[in-house]
Amino acid sequence: EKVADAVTDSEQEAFSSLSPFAPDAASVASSIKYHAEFTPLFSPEKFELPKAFFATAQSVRDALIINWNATYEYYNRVNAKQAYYLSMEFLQGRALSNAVGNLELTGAYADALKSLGFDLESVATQEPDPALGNGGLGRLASCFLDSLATLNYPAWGYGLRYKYGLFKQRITKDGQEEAAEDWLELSNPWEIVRNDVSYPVKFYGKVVFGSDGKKKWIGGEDIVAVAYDVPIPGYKTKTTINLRLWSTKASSEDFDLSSYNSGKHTEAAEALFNAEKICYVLYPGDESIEGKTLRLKQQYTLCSASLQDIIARFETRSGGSVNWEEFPEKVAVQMNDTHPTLCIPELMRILMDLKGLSWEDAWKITQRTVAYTNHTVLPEALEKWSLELMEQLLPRHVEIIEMIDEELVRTIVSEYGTADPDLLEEKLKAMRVLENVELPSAFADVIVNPLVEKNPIGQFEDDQTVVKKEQEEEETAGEEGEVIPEPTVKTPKMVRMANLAVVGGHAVNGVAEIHSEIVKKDVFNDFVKLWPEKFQNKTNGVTPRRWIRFCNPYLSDILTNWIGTEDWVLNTEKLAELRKFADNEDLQSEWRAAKKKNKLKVVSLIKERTGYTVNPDAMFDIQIKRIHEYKRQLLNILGIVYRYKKMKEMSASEREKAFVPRVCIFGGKAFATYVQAKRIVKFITDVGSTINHDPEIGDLLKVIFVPDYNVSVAELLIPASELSQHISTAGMEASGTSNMKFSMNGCILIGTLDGANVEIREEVGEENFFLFGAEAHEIANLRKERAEGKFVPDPIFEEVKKFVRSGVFGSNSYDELIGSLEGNEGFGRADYFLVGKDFPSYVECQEKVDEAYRDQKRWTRMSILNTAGSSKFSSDRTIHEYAKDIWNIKQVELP
Ligand code: B1H
Repeated sequence: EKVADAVTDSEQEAFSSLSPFAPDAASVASSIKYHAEFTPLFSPEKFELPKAFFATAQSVRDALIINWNATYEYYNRVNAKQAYYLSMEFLQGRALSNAVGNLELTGAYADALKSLGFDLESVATQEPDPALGNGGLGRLASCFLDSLATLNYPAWGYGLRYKYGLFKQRITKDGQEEAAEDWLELSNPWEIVRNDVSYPVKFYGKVVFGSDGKKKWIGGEDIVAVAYDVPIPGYKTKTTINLRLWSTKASSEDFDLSSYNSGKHTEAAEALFNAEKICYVLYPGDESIEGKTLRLKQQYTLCSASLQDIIARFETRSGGSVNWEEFPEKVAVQMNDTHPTLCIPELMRILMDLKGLSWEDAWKITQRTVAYTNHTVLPEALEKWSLELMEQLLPRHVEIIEMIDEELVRTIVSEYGTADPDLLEEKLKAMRVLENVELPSAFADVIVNPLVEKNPIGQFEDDQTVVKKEQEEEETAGEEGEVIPEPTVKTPKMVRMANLAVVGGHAVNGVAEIHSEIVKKDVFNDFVKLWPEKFQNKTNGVTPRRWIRFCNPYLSDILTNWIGTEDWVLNTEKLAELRKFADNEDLQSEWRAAKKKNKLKVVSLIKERTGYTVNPDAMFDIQIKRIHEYKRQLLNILGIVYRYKKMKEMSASEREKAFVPRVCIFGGKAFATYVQAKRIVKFITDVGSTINHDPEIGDLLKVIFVPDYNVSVAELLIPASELSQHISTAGMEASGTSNMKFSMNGCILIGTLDGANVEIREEVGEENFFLFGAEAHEIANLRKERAEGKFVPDPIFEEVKKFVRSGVFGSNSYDELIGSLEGNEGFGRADYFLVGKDFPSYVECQEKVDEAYRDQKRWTRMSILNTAGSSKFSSDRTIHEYAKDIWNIKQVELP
C-alpha cells in the first residue's frame, strides 16, 4: 500500500494546481527574459551566452522550486520514513540539460532559446562543472540522488558546500599542475540559501556535569553551519528531492570591530576566516589521509549539522509528541564510507546529553538508524584518527567512543573467553575501535597483556614515513647490548573509524559482489563472526538518465526505435530486447553511425584541448579514472610503448597489416602530493609527444592525455569509446562505476576479474568482454613469491622496460617509475601492483582486441550485446535494494 493513499482527493487537487508554468516555448522564453532582467548578474546592455545560461537556469529553477516545495510539504504531511545519504562528496556534474530533460522540457527550452538567438547545447556548456567530489564515490552519491528522486523515494542528501571544487588540472611539459576550481565565482543559480536553517557546531572546549547531572560540552569554538539547498528533480515525476549542503561561517559578533578600527584588520577577521575555511576546499585525497584537523572539522560539521537538522525535522513531524523509540522508524542514515562515522557518537551525544535518553536507549536507536557503506579495502584508506587530536577537538565524542569500545571489549571477551589469552589478545587487537590504547580498567585483571602494539608497520607507508622511521632507527641504534627505549611516536593511539562504523550501525555493505566477499573474508572477518546478519552486498549502479539518455542522444534514439518505447530509461531490463537484433544489418549500421558521430565530437575536443588531430576511423581506446598505481595506467601505457616498439621494427606494409589504428586516450587527476601518480601522468604525455610526432606511425597510433577530466568530459568521451580499460590489480578496485557507463554506451571492456567487471562480464557474456590477468585469490601468493625473488619476468616485459630506459621518450630514464616495477627496494614496492606479472597476458589480450575490431560486424555485435546486457547496472536497481534491505523506506508518489 502506497503512503499516498492516505491523502484525500481534495488534497490531491490542491497539489495538482501547483503545476509549473505552462511549458510551451513562448512562456519559457518570457521566463528567461524575465530573469535576464530582474534577477540580474550582468549589466543590462548586452545579452550574451553567460547571461543566457544564468537566466535559463534561474527560469528552470522556478519549476524546481515549485516541485521541491510540493514534495517537501507532502512528505511532511504523510510523515513517511525518510532516508538521508551523508557524503563528503557529491560529484553532481552540470545540472541544466539534466534538469530540463528530467522535467521533459528540453524541446520547449531549445525552442525558446532559439527564439532568443541561442542554442541550448552552447548555453548548457556555459555552466561550470561543480566538482564537489574526487571520483567514483562522489559520483555514485549523485547517481543515487537521481534514482531516489526518479523512483519517488523520500530521501535527502547531505554534504558540504565547498567553495573550491576538485582542482583544475593543467598539463604542461612538466606534467600535472593544479589550479583552484572557483566554481562559485559567478554564483550558483541552482542553490537556495536557507537563512533560517542554521545550526551551531562546536569544537574544542571541555566536558562538565550540568546542574541536571547530565554531561555538558561547553566552551571552545563555535561556528555556524548554514543550509544551501540544491533541488534534485526526478525523471518524469514531480518528485524533487533535496541535496542540502552546509556552508560554515562565524556568527556576526565574532567580527572584532574594535581591532579592525584600530587597524588590526587581519586579527579582526580571524574568527571569520577560521570558520569559513572549513568549507574552502574539497579534501583533495582519494584514498589517503592528510590535512588532519581541518578534515576532521569538515567531517564533524557534516555530521553535526545534518543530525541536528534531521532531529529537528523528526520533532516537527512528530507534532509535539516525540517518541524517540520511533526515530529509527522515521529516519535512516546512510554513511557514504567512514567519512561521516562521527554520526554515531554525535547521535548518541544529542540523544543522551540534550534529549535525556539513557545510554542503552540511545545506543539501540543509533544502531537501528545508521548504516555504513564500505568503498575500499586498501589498508591505507581505512580511516584512522589520532585519539589525541580527537580528544582536543571533540572531547565529549571521545568519551562516548571509549564507552562504545568498552562495550565491544566486553562482547569480544564473552565471545572468545579468557581460556586462550593469545587468541583473545589477537581478536581484541584486530577488532577494538581504539588502537594502541590500554584496556579499560574493568578488564585489567581479566587480561594480562596490555595490548599495545609496539611497532605497527603498515604495508603502505608512504615515502615520508619510511624515511622518518629510518632516521629514528639510526638515532636509536646503539652499541650491542645497550637498552634502547622504544620511541613513543611509533605507538600513536588511534580511533579506527571503520570499526566504529561496523559496531555502531545495523548494516555494512560492500559495493560489488567480489568486494563484499573480500570485506567479509578479510577486512571485517572477525565482525562477520559476531554479527553475520549485518553484512550485505549492494552492487553499485549509475543513472541511465545522465549516462545514456542525455549524454548519448544518438544512441538513445536508436534504442527507442528498436525497442519500440522510451521506457528503457526507467526500466533498463528492456535493453535486453536488443539482443535479438544484434546481427541485424540495419541496426548495425545505425549503431556504427551513432558511434561515429560521437567520435567526431571527441575529435574536436581533442583538437581544442591538446592541439592533436586524430582520425575518427581509428579505434577509440579509453582509460579515464583517478591516476592511481592500483588502477595501473602504467600497464596501459607500457602496452602502448610495446606496440610502438613492434611497429618501429616493421616495414610500413607489415605495420598496417599487423595493427589496427588506435587513438589511446587517457584522462584523470593525480592527488597533488601523490608523487608516483604524477610521474605516470608525465610519462604518458612524454610517450604521446614522441609517438604522435613520429611520421612513420601517422594515424596508426596516437596517445592523448585529455587535461582536466571531469563529469562533463566523461559525458563526451564515454559515448565515443569503443574499448575501455578497467585493469586494476585484482581485488583492489572495490567496484568501479565508469565500467558500467561504458558498457551501457556499447563500449567493450578490457579488464581483470575485479570489482563490478566480474558482474558486467557475467551479464554481457564472456565472449563480449576481454579478460586477462591474475585473479584476486592469487595475488597474495604472487606478492609473496615476488618478495622471495621467485618471480621470473617475461622477456617482453624486460624488453619494454629496456626500451623506455634507452631514452626514446626524452632524456629522462624514468628510474623511479620503472624501478618501482622491479625487485628494487630503493624505489619502493617491488611491483606491488603486479604490472610485470600481468603484462604478457595483457599484451596477448590486446592482440585479440585488434583481431575482433578488424571484423566490424563481430565488433558491432559485441557492442550491441554490451548495451543489451547492462540493465543490471542502473542505479535504480541499486536504490531499490538499499530501500528494501537497509533503509526500509517505501515509495511515496506525489498526488
Ligand atoms: C572509492 C574512495 C575514497 N573508494 C577516501 N574509496 C577518500 C576514499 O577523500 N578520501 O579520503 C575519497 C574516496 N573512493 C571508490 O568508490 C572505489 O575506489 C571505486 O571502486 C568504487 O566504484 C567507488 C564507488 O563505490
